[in-house]
Amino acid sequence: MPLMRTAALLSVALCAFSLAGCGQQKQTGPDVSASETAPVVAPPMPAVTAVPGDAHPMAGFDTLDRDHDGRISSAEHAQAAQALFEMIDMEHDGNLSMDELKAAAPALADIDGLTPDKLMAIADADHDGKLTLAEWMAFANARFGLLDRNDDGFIDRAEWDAPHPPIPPVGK
Ligand SMILES: [Ca+2]
Ligand SMILES: [Ca+2]
Ligand SMILES: [Ca+2]
Repeated sequence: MPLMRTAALLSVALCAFSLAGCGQQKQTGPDVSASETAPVVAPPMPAVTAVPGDAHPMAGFDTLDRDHDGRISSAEHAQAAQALFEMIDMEHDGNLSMDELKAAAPALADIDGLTPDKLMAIADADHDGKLTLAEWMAFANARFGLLDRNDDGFIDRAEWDAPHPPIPPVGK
């Protein structure tokens, strides 16, 4: 009975939207009008997506070494830094505010123990209290340069495993 099948599928589809009255609707056949008047239960708002501390683009050697050749190229590091900037910039206005940095604090802590305050002190070259992508990338490039001790354009595993030196203020 194709009509019944269609109605049943429609009922299931409506249930997916209304999240209400599904129990009664499943067995009652083609009349799906009840679903249209059932109160619509709004899905819970997703939690504000602060950047996870251990699962972001700059988390750890193996994440940064995207092509798995055993070393982090400057391009791999820069791409990860830019991707993380975009994750932290929840307002998508091209600036990282202190609030956004605080929301991303677990991720920052994973980058050489950074805190929002420390990062701002290092990277906010024009002292306006927020980080542009350019300021952020200057910070990321400075970090790469410090970790690539032999200046061969790659952070190898030994360089990564050595203590990461503190990053001095950038662009001041
Ligand atoms: Ca690599
Ligand atoms: Ca700034
Ligand atoms: Ca190197």
